[in-house]
Amino acid sequence: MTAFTPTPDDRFTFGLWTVGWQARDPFGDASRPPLDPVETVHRLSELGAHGVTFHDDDLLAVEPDREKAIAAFRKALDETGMKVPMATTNLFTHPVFKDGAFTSNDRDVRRYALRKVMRNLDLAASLGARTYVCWGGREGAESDAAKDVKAALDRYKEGLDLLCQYVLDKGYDIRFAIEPKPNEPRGDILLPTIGHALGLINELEHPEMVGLNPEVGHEQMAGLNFVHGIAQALWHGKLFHIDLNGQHGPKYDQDLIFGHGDLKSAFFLVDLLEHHGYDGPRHFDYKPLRTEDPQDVWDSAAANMRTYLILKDKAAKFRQDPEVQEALRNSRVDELARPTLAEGETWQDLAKDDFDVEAAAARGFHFTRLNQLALEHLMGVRG
Ligand SMILES: [Mn+2]
Repeated sequence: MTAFTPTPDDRFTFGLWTVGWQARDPFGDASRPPLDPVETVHRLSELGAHGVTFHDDDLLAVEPDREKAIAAFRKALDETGMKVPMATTNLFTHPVFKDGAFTSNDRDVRRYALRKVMRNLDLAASLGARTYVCWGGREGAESDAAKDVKAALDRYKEGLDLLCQYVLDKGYDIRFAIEPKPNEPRGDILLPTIGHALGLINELEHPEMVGLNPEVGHEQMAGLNFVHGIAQALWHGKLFHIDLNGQHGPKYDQDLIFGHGDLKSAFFLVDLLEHHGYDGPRHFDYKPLRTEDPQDVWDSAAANMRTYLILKDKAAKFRQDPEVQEALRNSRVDELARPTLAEGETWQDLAKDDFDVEAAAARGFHFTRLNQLALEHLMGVRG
């Protein structure tokens, strides 16, 4: 029990909008009352979380006066020692954003959206946030006639360039993280995957200030392998932040508890994060099921952290298991780290290889054994 009890050193964080979700969906009303962000900070702190994150509008859940809401939130942070490593802007709820924010066809809306982000950047900086997430939920279209995508990407770039310049001019220690998603709420969303977002970042004025905040469910909605996406984001040095949750394949965005979707993918994700150098917050962006009552909400928050810690333990035991190490060698997993050309070789040296094609073709890779060992660790019958 105690082995899987989180502490702030585990760097678990939650959006205020996660536990605070009142469970309104397209077919039904709220099933839970609003949650005071002050209570959220205290409850998550008691559960062992490191911090909270927020959209500008989340702070106003029960206190409409912005200054009073911020003061109460700051007081709760001071009392608990909870951190705010990340903040973001709600550019999707208000109907003014129905055609998007940075890429709305309406220029006045684009200008308003950027003002809204800048205002919350000031608050984020004052609370010590180092990452500012941009989820372009409404940046998209339902009809290809309705959106000039090339112009929209020009405006996306213009918006991000402007915000980077704002952060530089203000002297804030903040980097931006784009959160890709393929669809929902729009029929098609711009920058639908990790790869699309990486491509845009390379075209920005300050690519070093912009990275990614990939979400488990969003990539899986697109039928993609999240572990591979995260590995590539790490390879580019662009994994600035991560949204952990669960999803069962390509359907609506489920935002399940971490591990409650594709558990095997969650296992390999934790293995990747823990053994390949991600040092940022482990941020949960999930929704407590609509069926749950207010106490279940806190149980669900705890379940995210406990699942992560169990998977971290399982992944460490997987790596330490001598049979796994032997299987990894037999599958030549380590050989991939060896450059294809030796030091000093050129393309001309490849012609000198004495290579038996048929013998190489006959060699098995034994991946079945490796995969079964991983499953057996995950199922708890080894280690
Ligand atoms: Mn989601």
